[in-house]
Amino acid sequence: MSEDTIFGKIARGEIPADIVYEDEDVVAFRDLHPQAPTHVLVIPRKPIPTLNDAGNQDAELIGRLFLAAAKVAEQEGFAEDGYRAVINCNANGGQTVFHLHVHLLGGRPLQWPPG
Ligand code: DGP
Repeated sequence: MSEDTIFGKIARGEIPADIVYEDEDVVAFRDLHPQAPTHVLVIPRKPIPTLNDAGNQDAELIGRLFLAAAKVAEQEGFAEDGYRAVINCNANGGQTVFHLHVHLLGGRPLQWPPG
């Protein structure tokens, strides 16, 4: 159950996180193990384990995750320079926490493909 992940607990305010943005649908907080000068995770308050578990009813919510990522990029001052906003899915995607999240990475040039 993704309610029981660490991100579910962060979304519910049960454990602390360095929150940089929140609204009624999403919470954005700094990654504990940053892979770039700024690395923020944007999660829905609704517990959805992976992108595979999202349905048509979640289409707007997924859009909101990415719009929140763009807002944080603006807030952090690297929107114009550019950034990456990605979702990892399951084992081959490198997903380790099963509560849907967008990684927002910025603050330096990022390699592509990521490997
Ligand atoms: P992924 O591998 O896509 O599931 O990304 C999970 C990310 O979550 C990873 O970059 C490290 C981060 N992370 C794991 N546990 C915590 C935590 O307790 N707090 C925060 N802020 N980040 C965490």
